[in-house]
Amino acid sequence: MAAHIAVFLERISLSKRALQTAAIALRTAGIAPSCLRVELLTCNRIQSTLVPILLGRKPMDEESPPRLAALAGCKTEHCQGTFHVYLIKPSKYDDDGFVIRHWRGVVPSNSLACLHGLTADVQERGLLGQVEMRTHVIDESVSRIPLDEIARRNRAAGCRALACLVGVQTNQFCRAADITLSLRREGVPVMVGGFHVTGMLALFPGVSPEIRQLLDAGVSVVAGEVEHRWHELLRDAWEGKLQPIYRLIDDPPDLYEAACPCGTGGLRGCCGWTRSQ
Ligand code: B12
Repeated sequence: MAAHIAVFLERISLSKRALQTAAIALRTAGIAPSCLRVELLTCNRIQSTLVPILLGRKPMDEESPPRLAALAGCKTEHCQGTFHVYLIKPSKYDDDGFVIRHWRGVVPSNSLACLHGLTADVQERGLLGQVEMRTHVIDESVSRIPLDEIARRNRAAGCRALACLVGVQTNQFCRAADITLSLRREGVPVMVGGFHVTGMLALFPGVSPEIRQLLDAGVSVVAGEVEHRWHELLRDAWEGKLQPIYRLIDDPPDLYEAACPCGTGGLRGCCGWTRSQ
């Protein structure tokens, strides 16, 4: 049920008005706030607009403190010590400068599945200690990237967000750079990896201008494969100690030891990706 509501909400725009309409529809269908998932309840606009209507009350002022989560039976009222890891596969621009986005995915990204599996492994083995990790997997070719949500979660007390631009190829680099720079303007820690960064740092001496631009904005770039080092990079990010460049090209992992890629089937058709856990 919660997953279906999440899909439903994801498909509507999160404007206040759209949420009010959605809330009325859900209430008519007899849906209780406890059917909402935790990450929905920690979204301010859902707390202030949708939950009160489900409870038969007036929507609250948008700036109201996030206390409706508890009211709705959710124990995680504030995310204390929570590390939100966003794994984002960027799309690319078309010739007119629009982001290419499809209604349904056709081929799920290997890189995204791989980083998802590695992150789940770090989480399951508790390699970051008591930190509560939440992983959000987004393929921009079928989903919108929730930039505001990422920034908000990074600012929330006891929380930190990390945006990882995954499997970035040269044709996707411009888009990845734009996403990255807009997140950096909000102070979100960002890592970029994939073939472009790896290839440029492996083949050429020094740092090329487009990668230099990211480094100057405080982005961390990762060259090479990370199966054996992912927990260290995540720990650096959680502790606010990310290095500008991770050169792992000469230190390849033993893949026999690596966690398996992890997929869900996604929410948009059989192959699309959009997942939070
Ligand atoms: C399989 C493959 C495909 C498959 C992808 C299937 C899938 N389901 O994902 C298909 C056939 C669809 C495909 C399509 C294309 N591909 Co292709 N593809 C490959 C290939 C052979 C392997 C990629 C792969 O799956 N690797 C496995 C994953 C797990 O590894 P990875 O991405 O390197 O990620 C690891 C590290 O890089 C790192 N990492 C990656 N991202 C991040 C992010 C962070 C933050 C961190 C910390 C680490 C990290 O961690 C991962 C684990 O160690 C590579 C060549 C190669 N050997 O790399 C070409 C390659 C990536 N493809 C390439 C190209 C050009 C394309 C196309 C543009 C071709 C076209 N003209 O349509 C399209 C683009 C599709 C798209 N929208 O993404 C080029 C990219 C060149 C470039 N300069 O960027 C490559 C390098 C081939 C080449 N030598 O020309 N491709």
